[in-house]
Amino acid sequence: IEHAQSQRMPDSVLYEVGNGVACITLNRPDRLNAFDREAALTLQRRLDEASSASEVRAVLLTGTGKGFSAGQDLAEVADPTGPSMAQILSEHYNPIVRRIRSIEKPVVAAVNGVAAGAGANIALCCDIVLASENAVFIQAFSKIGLIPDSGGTWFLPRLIGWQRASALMMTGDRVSAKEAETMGMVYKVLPAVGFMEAAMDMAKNLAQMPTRSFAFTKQALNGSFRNTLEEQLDLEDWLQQRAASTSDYREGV
Ligand code: T3D
Repeated sequence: IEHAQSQRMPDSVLYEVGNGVACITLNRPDRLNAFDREAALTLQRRLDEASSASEVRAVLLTGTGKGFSAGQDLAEVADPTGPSMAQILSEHYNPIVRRIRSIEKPVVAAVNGVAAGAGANIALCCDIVLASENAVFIQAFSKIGLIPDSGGTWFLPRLIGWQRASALMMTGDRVSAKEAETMGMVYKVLPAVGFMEAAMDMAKNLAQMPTRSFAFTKQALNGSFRNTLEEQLDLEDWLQQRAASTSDYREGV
């Protein structure tokens, strides 16, 4: 058993719960937390755990070491025995994005360093994106002849506008944390020193707030870009009635 344990690979995704927050940490620092199949499937399982655990009221997603995530592990796609492109999207990234958008709890991305390719777009689909001043965002896909995936073509134009999104996707330019904040790609840039503590404080604070209303807010936001105004007013009406039936609302009033 001892031998087997010493041979064990380190966990590709760490999971820790405290103060109502599930902290999910991408943990392949020697590859800038790039996703291989195992890491992508583990992240899905961790998101499911956070979703179903009643003591979890907010999720914090971050990375170990100097990167947040460099997206797809390119060594894996170069390996002829590795997963196919169809599997990579339908079994790895799309289920991650769907989980983040549908989990009925706020998900905060704490982008501690470089976020490239699918790594950038997974961060950008979170409910609140905080960036360390060391963070850099790169739509790296064009450099390897791909199109942006992991919801990037949906989220990025909505976050920063069509023109900037289009240019960043085609050029693959690096966007500094400050530029990302100015463009509205991220909510706030925070100093690198104390970054994780500040991000955790925000997640803890959200965990003390009305979780049900956050779930309804997410549903409303998810609908807002496909609905007409009429449809969105109806959706708000329906969700607000549900929010008004919670004990959080009664207590708040
Ligand atoms: O088929 C498909 O690909 C489908 C999937 C698509 C989804 C995608 O995410 S496509 C985009 C994939 N990602 C990239 O193209 C980014 C590749 N990485 C980079 O361009 C650079 O590493 C960064 C700009 C992100 C960071 O540069 P830098 O100079 O800070 O770090 P580095 O020295 O390049 O990387 C550090 C190590 O991480 C290095 O390993 P080493 O030499 O120290 O042993 C490097 O090989 C490794 N690494 C970085 N990115 C990846 C990676 N290893 C595997 N996969 C990576 N994506």
